[in-house]
Amino acid sequence: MNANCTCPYCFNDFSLYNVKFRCKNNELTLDKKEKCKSETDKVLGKNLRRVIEINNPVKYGPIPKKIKCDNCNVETLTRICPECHNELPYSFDGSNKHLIFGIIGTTSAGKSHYIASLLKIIKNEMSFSFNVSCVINSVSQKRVDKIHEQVYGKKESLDATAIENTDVKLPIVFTLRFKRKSLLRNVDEECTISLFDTAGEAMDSIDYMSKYIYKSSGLIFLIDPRQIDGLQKQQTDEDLPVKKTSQIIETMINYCRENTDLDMKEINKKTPVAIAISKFDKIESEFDEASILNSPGSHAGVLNIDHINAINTEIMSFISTKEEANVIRLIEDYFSNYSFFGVSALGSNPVEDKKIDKIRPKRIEDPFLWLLWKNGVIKSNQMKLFVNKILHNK
Ligand SMILES: Nc1nc2c(ncn2[C@@H]2O[C@H](COP(=O)(O)OP(=O)(O)OP(=O)(O)O)[C@@H](O)[C@H]2O)c(=O)[nH]1
Ligand SMILES: [Mg+2]
Ligand SMILES: [Zn+2]
Ligand SMILES: [Zn+2]
Repeated sequence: MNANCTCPYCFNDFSLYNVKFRCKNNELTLDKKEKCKSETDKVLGKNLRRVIEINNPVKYGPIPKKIKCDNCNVETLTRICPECHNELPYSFDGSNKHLIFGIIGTTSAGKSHYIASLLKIIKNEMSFSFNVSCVINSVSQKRVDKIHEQVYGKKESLDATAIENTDVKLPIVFTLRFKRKSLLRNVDEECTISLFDTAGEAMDSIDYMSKYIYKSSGLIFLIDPRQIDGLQKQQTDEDLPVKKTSQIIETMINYCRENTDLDMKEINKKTPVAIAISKFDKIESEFDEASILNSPGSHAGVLNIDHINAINTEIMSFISTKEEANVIRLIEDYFSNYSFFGVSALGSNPVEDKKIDKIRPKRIEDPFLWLLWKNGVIKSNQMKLFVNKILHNK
């Protein structure tokens, strides 16, 4: 059992033997007073239930999963990170995979809507096609509910993410539980995912991004169609974004060069980068009707790698024809582990008062599934074809 892990919220490394707990006893005494009162959590600066520390933690044997509250004597199973005091996912134990995926892009690139749509698709469509359940961790649940209520309930688009909003400094954490059937038995495999939505304005404050670029298992880099040179001329309705795609990539590369021992090429060996044009509905007319990009997602239990490769080729040649050869050159120079995508979270432009007429997401899951595949969580159809060939000589 590996006790060393990285907190899915603050990304600090810690040993599960040093985990802390939070009392969850909310019973009342006969005179209606709480048996174990809330108190100020000094780390989170909020009035919360009592933090319980293990007396003389050991470094061997079973990893502690529960403790009796030193105040009310009631047992709790709620473990918290010893550094940031956020609740750890129930099954988080160092043996399941933990992947940190960062979503990067300038202000208004579409990051928050992408995440809203991705979580919806994971919960609804992927649960069937991949036989997976998705449990959003308690700390993130309220935030996800709020986002989904606004987009899918009220059908209103989200506001820009404010960097000073403490909520957004935390990633959204969820656990995927894959039910795998093997010849001998059924096994459940779990994977904890931290999805990091940056505030676009944070692209200017590189310190904020540093922690997770370095620790990420994958990055989804969203490019607003307006950031592609050749397309800017066609867009007259909105202000142009301040930074161009190539500038953002250069900032990221420079950051890594200055602040870590590794250069981006080294980091990229372990950190695949999905480069996705967002708001694809705005440019879909530029692509052939028969293009895979104009068809719905097509990953039935495995990543359809043929489609991913075809999309990569189409988007790359599209960007090259739009006077953004510089972006391709930069990416080819600094990344080896990348693929291009085209995604649409909403499927159409919001109308007046931020109202969204009809939400039709497109190919949202492609970059996410590709990153899962790169991290060994799911298989590709090539592997399936290979196994079929061996087993059935097909
Ligand atoms: N047409 C279209 N518009 C979109 C889509 N996704 C987002 N938008 C619009 O793009 C704008 C910015 O989207 P956000 O998701 O808030 O962008 P962001 O990258 O989170 O921006 P910051 O939080 O400022 O960093 C909003 O007005 C959305 O309505 C899409 O798929 N299609
Ligand atoms: Mg945002
Ligand atoms: Zn208690
Ligand atoms: Zn933490």
